[in-house]
Amino acid sequence: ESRLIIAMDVTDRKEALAIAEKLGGAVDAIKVNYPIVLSCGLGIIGELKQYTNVIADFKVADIPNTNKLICEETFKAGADAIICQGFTGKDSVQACVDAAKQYGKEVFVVTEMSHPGALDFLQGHALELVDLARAAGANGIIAPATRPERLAMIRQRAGDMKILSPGVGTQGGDAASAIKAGADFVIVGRSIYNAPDPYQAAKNFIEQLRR
Ligand code: BMP
Repeated sequence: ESRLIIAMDVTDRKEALAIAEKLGGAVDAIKVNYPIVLSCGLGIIGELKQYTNVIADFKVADIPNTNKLICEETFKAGADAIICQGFTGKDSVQACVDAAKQYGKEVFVVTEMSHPGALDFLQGHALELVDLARAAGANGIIAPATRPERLAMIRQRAGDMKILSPGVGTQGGDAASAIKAGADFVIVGRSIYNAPDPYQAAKNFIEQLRR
């Protein structure tokens, strides 16, 4: 277990598959987001799955029925897990969890995002969203590596739920600090796929995470 998840936000299919082939064996999962799916199509999930687990970061944020339909299509495409927003409320998150259980997949709920604007409207709600995620039976949550002190607070509230933490590298967060604050996995995108040698960059992160 590397504790590293790569955010595959490249929009070129060949580049993505080349990186996945090199790094798939070293990382715990590849996270796909809209950029790669909108450019390459949903089939990219199945292609990346040959190399490692795939997490669909679709930040699902709709009414329960639409959430359910989105989750079903995503799981049918082969994703091992999906990320949904928590702010839409208990029933919407519950719809994702129920769909995941039917397919034997996992759900992660965003509690607080890593960018500065994340605190504009939702400051103080992260802990309520942690409780909501747990009550819905989610497998884990997303919490920011850019604010280790808030990550630590979220960890305390999260009990044994898994925490995936983005914001490491380009956004300013530090991998080791995120783990120390309670993250189980860190998510790294640009600092790996934009590095001159993505494989070496990933190995450096894995080394940091090991220490
Ligand atoms: P990068 O390491 O290049 O900053 O990429 C981070 C990835 O994690 C992106 O796919 C981004 O959409 C996602 N992400 C994030 O950065 N912060 C969050 O709070 C939630 C995210 O999903």
